[in-house]
Amino acid sequence: MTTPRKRASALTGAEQTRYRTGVTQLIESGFYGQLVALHGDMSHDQHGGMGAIGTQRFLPWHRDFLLQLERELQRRDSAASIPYWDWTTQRAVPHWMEDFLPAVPVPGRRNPIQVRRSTGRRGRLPAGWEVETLVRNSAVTYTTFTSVLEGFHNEVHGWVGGAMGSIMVSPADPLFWMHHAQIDRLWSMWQSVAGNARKAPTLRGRDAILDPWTERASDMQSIARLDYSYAIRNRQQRTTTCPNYRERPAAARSWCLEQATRQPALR
Ligand SMILES: [Cu+2]
Repeated sequence: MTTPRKRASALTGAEQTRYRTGVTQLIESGFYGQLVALHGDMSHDQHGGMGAIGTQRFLPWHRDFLLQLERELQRRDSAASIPYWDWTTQRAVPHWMEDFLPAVPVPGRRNPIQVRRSTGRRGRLPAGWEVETLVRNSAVTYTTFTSVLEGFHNEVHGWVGGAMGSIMVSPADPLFWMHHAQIDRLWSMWQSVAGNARKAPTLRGRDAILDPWTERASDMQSIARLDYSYAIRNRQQRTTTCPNYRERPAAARSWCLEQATRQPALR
């Protein structure tokens, strides 16, 4: 099991540095810029704004996208993982990310993308109650769930502004991955609610293949099978944040509990 993805506000100084250093190294190697270019390639049909297929592909495609970055970070530092920015409780850019505004060379563009932000001028940070209402809901279909979640996601992109406000360049901002880890975590929480486990994107044939990779959308269904997890905030929340907690075998449940007790208290 790889290092759990941790809450941005709960990282130690060393963990903050680990993420920033890892990203900086991948910007320098060129790997990071390739991911930015790939996200800007609309032929991948990975956003709801592109239509019905894009709506279905949004969550699994971005789950795969995050794994591309995270596995490369882990190849260099096995303890690395992408932190998640829970903007329902942390209503500002995490302070340790404020001055992390790199210039990112991207293939096919003459100049590097200089990351900037203009927080709070557009969009909004959705409230905790709205997100909770959605994530605990077992009455909605996958299509409704993902449409609402992508809408929340768009608001946060707009709220951060700058690079994050433009689909062509948004992953240049290292905050992109932390925002998308939050979106991915909310999906995994919704999946763990009784009755939701089998709800999945409705995609057929080539639409189900998450190009430019070879995985299928169904390969992205379970984070446990993908061998990663989200650190649990506290004991009370273990049943909702440890994926499929109730359905897990006893050994896995005790692992969940162990993670829950190991997490530091949050501010
Ligand atoms: Cu996004």
